[in-house]
Amino acid sequence: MKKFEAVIFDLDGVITDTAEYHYLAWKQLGEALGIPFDREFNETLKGVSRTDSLDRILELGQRQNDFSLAEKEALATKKNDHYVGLIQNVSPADILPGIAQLLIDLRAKGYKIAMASASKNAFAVTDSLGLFDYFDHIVDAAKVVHSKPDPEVFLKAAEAIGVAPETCIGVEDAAAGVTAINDAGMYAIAIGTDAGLSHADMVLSATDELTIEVIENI
Ligand code: B16
Ligand code: MG
Repeated sequence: MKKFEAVIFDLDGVITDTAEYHYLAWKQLGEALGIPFDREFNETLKGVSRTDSLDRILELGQRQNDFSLAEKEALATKKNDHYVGLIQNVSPADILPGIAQLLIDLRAKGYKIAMASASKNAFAVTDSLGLFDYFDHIVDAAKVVHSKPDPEVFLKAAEAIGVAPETCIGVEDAAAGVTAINDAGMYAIAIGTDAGLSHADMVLSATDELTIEVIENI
């Protein structure tokens, strides 16, 4: 009998590198607000919802009290418009190394596959990548109340595909996402070299290291 029944993937930074486009769009907004930041600070935005990301940037610049709710919504929309423009050319060529083969292998071995993304653009990006049919279910930001690091998005994905959390592997590139997987009671695989990922059960430096053999040998 298989130890795990399902693999639940994060989208940005795991399936495709839209994390870079989020960074570019937030960076431009931050600079326009007089709040420049680097890649190290950007790590704290990964996996975090749009509104929470904006709050973190405003706090960094100590401008958290300078904007009304409506103004903050306008700023978040401005960032999203820029981001949506950047992802217009996303295609199957943007699937991160090894991920397409892994999805094929997981299917062939009978694993269920789901997605747990903090992005409201998750459906559009998955469609542009040509990967829609591989997922038994996608939970995006529109369907959750509490964003990562809360486990809700991963728990909803497990529920939707009819498996117990402890039979799931979660795959993430963000510290907040690894915390969400841990608190969901799932096995956490982190992808990346950031020191903030060490609370995962397994850390791999890049997606091409995540193979069906790795999963079957846990
Ligand atoms: P949107 P994931 C997350 O997606 C990103 O990592 C995070 O940087 C972004 O702010 C968040 O989605 C919200 O995205 O603005 O498109 O709704 O990594 O959970 O797939
Ligand atoms: Mg991510």
